[in-house]
Amino acid sequence: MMCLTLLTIYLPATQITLASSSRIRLGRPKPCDNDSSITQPMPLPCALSGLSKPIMRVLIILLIILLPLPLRADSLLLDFGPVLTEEADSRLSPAHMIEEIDYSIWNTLEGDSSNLVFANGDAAPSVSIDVGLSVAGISSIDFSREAISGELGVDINTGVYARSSPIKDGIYGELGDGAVVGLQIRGLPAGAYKVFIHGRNTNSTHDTPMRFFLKVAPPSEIVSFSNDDIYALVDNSVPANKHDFVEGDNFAVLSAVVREGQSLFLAAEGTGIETRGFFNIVEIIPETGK
Ligand SMILES: [Ca+2]
Ligand SMILES: [Ca+2]
Repeated sequence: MMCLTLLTIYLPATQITLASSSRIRLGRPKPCDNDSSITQPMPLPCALSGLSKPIMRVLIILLIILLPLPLRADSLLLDFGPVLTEEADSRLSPAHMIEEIDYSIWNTLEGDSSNLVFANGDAAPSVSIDVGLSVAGISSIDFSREAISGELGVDINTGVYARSSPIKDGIYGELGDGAVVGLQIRGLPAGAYKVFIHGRNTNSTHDTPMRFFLKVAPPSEIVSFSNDDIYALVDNSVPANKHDFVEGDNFAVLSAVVREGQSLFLAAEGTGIETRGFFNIVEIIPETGK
């Protein structure tokens, strides 16, 4: 995030000082004094009153650039697997590196939960998550079945996957049955969302391409997906990209509009040598955060 502590702009005959860590500090208004012998910085409103229109335009553009991004306190960060993400590793995710959301409190999840918090730590009492599993394929995900939760990280455990990184551990289907992992997030506030997904078997040295599906529908105990639904493919190629996040290589982003009472459904399906679905993290970011 752009984080300047002090910006001083020198203009002819005028010095304007802006403190810009998060907002401009104007201070208490003082009477304007046009005495050019005064060397102290003028109060900002007085300084602006003497500027030409082109300079004002430049200043306005500069101020827009300096304004911070939405805080997105009401994001929902879902960290699957048993490992509690330490604060030092809590920004090792695509939404933090690309969207620069300001908060990074994760929900550590090994299965169903109705005890969730938003990214700023505030309780999210209306929201719950239901994990499900298919018998095989994407045609029917049963939310009464539960996925396996594991630490993983045997083969991919450095860079953005190091230490307690949220993208190293995860949940997944049973070995050999090609199970798809499904998620149902109930009770999200109505609105438009970006959904960032990282799903990979970090115990594997192979390419493990994965297809991630998204659907918005009324709550249900069973959901089906098809290739007519919204989905994104992620290569999860080798050697693994361990140093940054590249959409389509090691993460996916999908969009959703959720209406009151609807559930957000997601699914992960292995499409290569790894036929099981994996979820390491899901980040649900409101399009207009607060
Ligand atoms: Ca469940
Ligand atoms: Ca995780």
